[in-house]
Amino acid sequence: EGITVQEYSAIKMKALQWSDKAKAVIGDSLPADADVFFIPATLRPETMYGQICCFVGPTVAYGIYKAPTGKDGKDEYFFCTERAARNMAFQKILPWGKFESVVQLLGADVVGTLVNAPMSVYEKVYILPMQSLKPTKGTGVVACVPSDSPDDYATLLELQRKPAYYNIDPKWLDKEILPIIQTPSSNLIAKFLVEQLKINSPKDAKLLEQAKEQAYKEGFYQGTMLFGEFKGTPVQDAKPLIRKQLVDANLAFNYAE
Ligand code: A2H
Repeated sequence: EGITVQEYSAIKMKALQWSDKAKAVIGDSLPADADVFFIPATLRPETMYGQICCFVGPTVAYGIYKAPTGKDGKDEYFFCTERAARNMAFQKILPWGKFESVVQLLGADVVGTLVNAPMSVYEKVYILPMQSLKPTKGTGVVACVPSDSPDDYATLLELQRKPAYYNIDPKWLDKEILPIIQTPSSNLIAKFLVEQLKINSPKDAKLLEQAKEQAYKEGFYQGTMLFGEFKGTPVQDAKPLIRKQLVDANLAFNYAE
């Protein structure tokens, strides 16, 4: 990891309807009217228009952590790994030094939970499993943007191929992928690269690394927004503006590691 600091945006995706398993595990450990947010860490806030689901690692351990009280006086909680909670407790995101979870869950428990997706064309999206998700990066939660992330696109294809194996309802994925950014290669750079490099599975780690690099470079340095308020603006200019909009609207916060 070295000593470089990654500046992530953590997106606040509010839980709207828990999966049955999550309901059973949570029981009465949360106040009935608590707002719980899944908080994917992203380096690409300008792509959030294209979220179509949200990923957790099915075998990864998570907790729900009490956050400072929201502006409207309501209790807020964050769903993330303990590692992320510990970091947040020393970045003035969680109460100082406090990272004891209210309840512990496995990623598999929350698959099928319906959450709000800030800024997305799809207002409500489902929590789905991503086997390649790393428990030691970010918050352990990933916003799925299959138009611009080759990892997200490859995982989505895999889930669509074998819904029964992954224990998911195909309807949870039944959403069209919309172009968000125009790059020299494509307006759906992730799909383009997965096809060009013949990536067959989310396990093709080496090829996915290559695709990720190219998608990031093209998107950031040569991309133009195709969607939203900053349509027509270069990604480099739109990115900080969209990040600020999300933070100002209390739909995201900055998180570093
Ligand atoms: B990015 P870096 Cl559209 N495991 O957000 C696996 N991947 C994770 C993760 C984890 N625990 N936590 C975050 N990530 C992903 C959007 C996106 C991202 C797009 C395109 C590329 C891209 C939507 N997913 O990332 O190793 C998150 O996905 C490629 C750079 O810290 C996060 O940003 O550089 C990115 O990896 C952080 O990866």
